[in-house]
Amino acid sequence: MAGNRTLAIVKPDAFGSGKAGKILAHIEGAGFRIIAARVTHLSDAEAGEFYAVHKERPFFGSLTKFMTSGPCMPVVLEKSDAVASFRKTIGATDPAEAEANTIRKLFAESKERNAIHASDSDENAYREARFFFSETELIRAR
Ligand code: 3AN
Repeated sequence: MAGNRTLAIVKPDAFGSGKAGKILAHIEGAGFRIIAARVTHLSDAEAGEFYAVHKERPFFGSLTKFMTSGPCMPVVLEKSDAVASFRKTIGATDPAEAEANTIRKLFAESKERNAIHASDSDENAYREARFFFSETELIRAR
């Protein structure tokens, strides 16, 4: 059964250019409930750990540099079938290919500076939520 939570990050490009409020409004308008949120500034080590799955990709260095370039905003979102539903809400990785009215189409600058991260599976949603929030915070988040 599909889970009802996913982890999103308003990335440094969007947070730094004052788009966090509009993006969160869009997320709520799409029927998601924000159940945990924080503003943080990732270290090199944290960004490397978060994106460890992309370690061998040619864009890894550039991606971690971007993700550590300024504050970002991780949020845990709740809705039925949250992971798949939120992937639809954000659109394709490259905003040029994203459907109309998706977060990336509306707010992203480029394939790398693409405004928002979203978990791609229930397993990663839990792992990524625990990366930013304690087990207690996630249990109490209702
Ligand atoms: P998504 O965020 O849509 O799940 P992934 O998981 O393939 O995409 O990539 C993770 C992040 O790496 C993307 N959000 C984007 O910032 C960056 N990225 C992916 N592909 C490229 C690329 N070809 N060039 C530069 N950055 C990329």
